Amino acid sequence: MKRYTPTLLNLEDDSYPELFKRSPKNPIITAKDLPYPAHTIFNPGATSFKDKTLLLARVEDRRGFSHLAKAVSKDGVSKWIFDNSPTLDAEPNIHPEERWGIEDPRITWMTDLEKWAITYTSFSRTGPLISLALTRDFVNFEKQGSIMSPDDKDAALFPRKFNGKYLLIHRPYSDGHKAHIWVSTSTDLHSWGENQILLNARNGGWWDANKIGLSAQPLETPEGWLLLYHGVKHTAAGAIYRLGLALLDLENPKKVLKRSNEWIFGPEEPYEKFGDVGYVVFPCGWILNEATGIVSMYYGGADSCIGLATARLSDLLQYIQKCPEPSEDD
Ligand code: BMA
Repeated sequence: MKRYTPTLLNLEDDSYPELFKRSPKNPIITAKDLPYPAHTIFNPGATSFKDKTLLLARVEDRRGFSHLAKAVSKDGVSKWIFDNSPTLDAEPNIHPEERWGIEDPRITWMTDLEKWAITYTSFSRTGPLISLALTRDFVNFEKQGSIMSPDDKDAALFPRKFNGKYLLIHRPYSDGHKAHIWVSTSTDLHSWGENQILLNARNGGWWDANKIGLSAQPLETPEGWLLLYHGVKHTAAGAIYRLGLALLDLENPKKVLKRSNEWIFGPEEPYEKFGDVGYVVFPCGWILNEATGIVSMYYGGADSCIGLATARLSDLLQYIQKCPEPSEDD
């Protein structure tokens, strides 16, 4: 067997390079920062809004139910301003599928609608499913209801249509099968079809064997759509959630050009290893600063707090371009 050589090496010391560097202020947000009682805050969607960083984070209360809370900051690191009550809450009376809360939002600016689309997980009687809400201001939300039946989660939209159709990335799951990342199309954001696997969970010992899912919303770059996804490795001690990258064709995002063999980010710090669910890093959003070329990734640490890690887009692209095309045999 050919000796394994890492995709990139640090020139100085032959170690793995760290594409994403953690903020020294991590964890940047904990439940104590909220202006009302909450158990945990984690797994934030992220976007730029009026020249500020806007996060929509999952907040769990002491019933075990989640809602979404907005956090806004000028520098994207500190002085977060929160709403005094849940920004987007479950409304089981109107939307019965939101019975046990709403979780893990991904935010996409829809160019044709001139609205942000928020795809989130609703916790229904039959398990998780995908719901959609639209907003112009992150104050008033137009809930569109469920768009995928259970089990399905980890969804995000592309910001524009391809061949007249919207594209949704999501992660359906049924017992006894692997959890792969799928893509579906729609002309109206409500009826979805042409479902197909986009990225498959690998087999055996891989870090992303058996269960993967989209993490942040797809990021448009001149070289293609950058995809950040999580892989779940089951070990004797439990699951480890780590992150990998893929690159999709710019004009036809159903085509995967590259996929990282290695994880590029994993739980290492105490706030990522210890918490309600240890050994989990779980971003739901990242933001590219066009002026600096820096990508800020906001992630949940151990289902308990929010961390920030940054990378240069040019480093991410250089890395993914060195990665192989995805293989059927993985
Ligand atoms: C996933 C989602 C995430 C969570 C992760 C680890 O299935 O439920 O919200 O962060 O598990 O518990």
